[in-house]
Amino acid sequence: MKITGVELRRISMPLVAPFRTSFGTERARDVLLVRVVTPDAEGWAECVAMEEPLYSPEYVDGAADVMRRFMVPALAALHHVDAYGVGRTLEPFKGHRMAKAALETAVLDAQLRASGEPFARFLGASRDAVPCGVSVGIMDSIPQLLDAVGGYLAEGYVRIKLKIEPGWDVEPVRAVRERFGDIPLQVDANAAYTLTDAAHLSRLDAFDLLLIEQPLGDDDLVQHAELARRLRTPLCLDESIHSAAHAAAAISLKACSIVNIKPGRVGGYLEARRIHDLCRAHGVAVWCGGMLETGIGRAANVALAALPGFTLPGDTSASRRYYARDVTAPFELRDGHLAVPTGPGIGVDPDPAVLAEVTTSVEWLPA
Ligand code: OSB
Ligand code: MG
Repeated sequence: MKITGVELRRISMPLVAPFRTSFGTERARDVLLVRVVTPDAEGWAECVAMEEPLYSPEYVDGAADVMRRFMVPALAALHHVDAYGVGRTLEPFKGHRMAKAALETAVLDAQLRASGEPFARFLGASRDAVPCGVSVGIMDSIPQLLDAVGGYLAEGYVRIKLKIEPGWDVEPVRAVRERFGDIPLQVDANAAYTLTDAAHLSRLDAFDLLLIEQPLGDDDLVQHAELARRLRTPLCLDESIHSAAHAAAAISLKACSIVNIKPGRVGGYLEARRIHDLCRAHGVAVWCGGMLETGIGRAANVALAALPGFTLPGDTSASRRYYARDVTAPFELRDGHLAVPTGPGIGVDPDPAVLAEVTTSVEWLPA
């Protein structure tokens, strides 16, 4: 495959409700969609970089800039490109894994659409539907939180994740346990604590949580290992795992016993699969995280979540949990599950009319 050109399209997607985490409140997503055009097929991908560098160092304008300035020209110069070649070609550029992931995914989608193979089959999926959890933001009050959790349980979500931060941790967890009993429940701190909070965090041990996700900083693998020794609750890493090498280091250090895999965070679905394979070989459970994706990103995540090592429900919620109108046909929860797309490539297409309405800018980068 030779690349004809790459389209960078920005869309504005209002969330159905604000989503508050320890690092900020998201009201609408400013999403960068990538469309790679080749003579054989086109491929789509969603870049998960957020508007501001608060979750990770990447941000959406920076991702568009590094693609436009360095990455797309490097790929466009190749006479032949496939998904594996994208990683090799972009390897000299340090970091920017979300940007790399989007380009690799769009090339992989084009390649699989050309050969007629679904993403899930290419990755090695073993299921045709995946159980879904939901990530519940920090709220203004406990009653508001209980209403939100009750609504999601009524919709059929099989696991609840509560966002926590200092001042919003033990009490909301206790309230949810008291109201809803023995539901599968976990928490995510997005790096809001330090090791000096270990005694406080150990109060969460009383609630039989599935896991505590990323309590400490991105760089704090050694401190996470120390914290893991002090907690009964299993420790899961998100922000700290940028690659299979980081996952290997975390496992060796016993810094976590569970990994949240987000393909954007680790540079793409090929690296995500390597992390899955590594964790599975070490008996470390993985689950598929989310970045509030539209249907474009969700389709590929659901395919990944169908791999055999994804033994915990993911943050792969239905379209309506995020958006009143998705850019693809909506993903809908059936009996707590989302169906894995079966069409070629990511198996979904953006609706041109919806896309036109939400688009804020389009840039064509010819090869
Ligand atoms: O830490 O998992 C996270 C959303 C944006 C950035 C980071 C995170 C999240 C979520 C939401 O928890 C997951 C989702 O439903 O997409
Ligand atoms: Mg997280």
